[in-house]
Amino acid sequence: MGNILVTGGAGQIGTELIPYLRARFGPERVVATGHRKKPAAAILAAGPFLALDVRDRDALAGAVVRHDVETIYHLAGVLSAVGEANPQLAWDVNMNGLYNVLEVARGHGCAVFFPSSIAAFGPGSPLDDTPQVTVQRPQTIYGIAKLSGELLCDYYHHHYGVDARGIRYPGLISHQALPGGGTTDYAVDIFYAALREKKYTCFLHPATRLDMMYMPDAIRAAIEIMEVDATRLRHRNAYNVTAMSFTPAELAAAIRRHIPEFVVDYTVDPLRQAIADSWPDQMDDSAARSQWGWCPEYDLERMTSDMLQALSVKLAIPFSL
Ligand code: AKB
Repeated sequence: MGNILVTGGAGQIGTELIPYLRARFGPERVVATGHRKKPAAAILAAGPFLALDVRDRDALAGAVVRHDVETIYHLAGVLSAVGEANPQLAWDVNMNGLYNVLEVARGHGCAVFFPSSIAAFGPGSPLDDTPQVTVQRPQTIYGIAKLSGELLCDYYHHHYGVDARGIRYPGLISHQALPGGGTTDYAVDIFYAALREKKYTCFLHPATRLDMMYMPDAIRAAIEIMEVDATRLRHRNAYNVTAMSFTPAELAAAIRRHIPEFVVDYTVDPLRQAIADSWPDQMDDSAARSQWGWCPEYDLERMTSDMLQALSVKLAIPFSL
């Protein structure tokens, strides 16, 4: 049996996916990689780590051969807000990185997991119950790279037989690593502020509804789609998956049920507001549910209490549910 390589090992998803994969398949079988930032100390201590820039195809190919890799979880990428500040960098990392991963996968027979996003939709897409197959005209460089990535993964599947599978993630909420430059980051920042300062200034309008998911569900979705029998997949890149949908005002209210004195005010950032306004309120994930059994476990209430509990331990701030 071959091994697994994860790019973006220091990122929000990688920080939780790598320990999960190592617990399941054995620490030596999961190679963590990272470029600008090193992964968490626990990840470095528990199994193999390589410093790797996904734009360096030779280095990636060398790692795949040396570590006998059969599956690549390709998580490295620049998020939406940082991407708008530096579109050239976002295109280079997000597109050329994926192209290199697919080329290496083609040459060495690897399967590929590709995390697309709600950002692959845009103006013209129905934002409520966004269908699996619909108009996709994203206007951020991040969204354009995600949509192009979906198409490129399908191209490599159809033309070269690369087993590339993907999901469209909503905004992801987690307590282990910070997201680092997205439009949905407020939904993580707000928890730190609620516990530390009991107040938060949100950069999105209180009524901005967005599709969201808690990290344990996101990790499970990635593993489940990679393990399902390929004959069940009619779409491949990429499946809508969803878990909950809320506005900043609704999230603040959910936190206030545990921390009554918590207050939120709003200073809207026009760039991130425009991006959020072009993204789905909630996707229709019926294709994922019927074809490979997707089913989320965390709704707004359950996620909120779990986040507050886990973060209070991490930050050493007394809190009880
Ligand atoms: C971002 O906000 O850029 C990401 C995403 C929704 O893909 N979290």
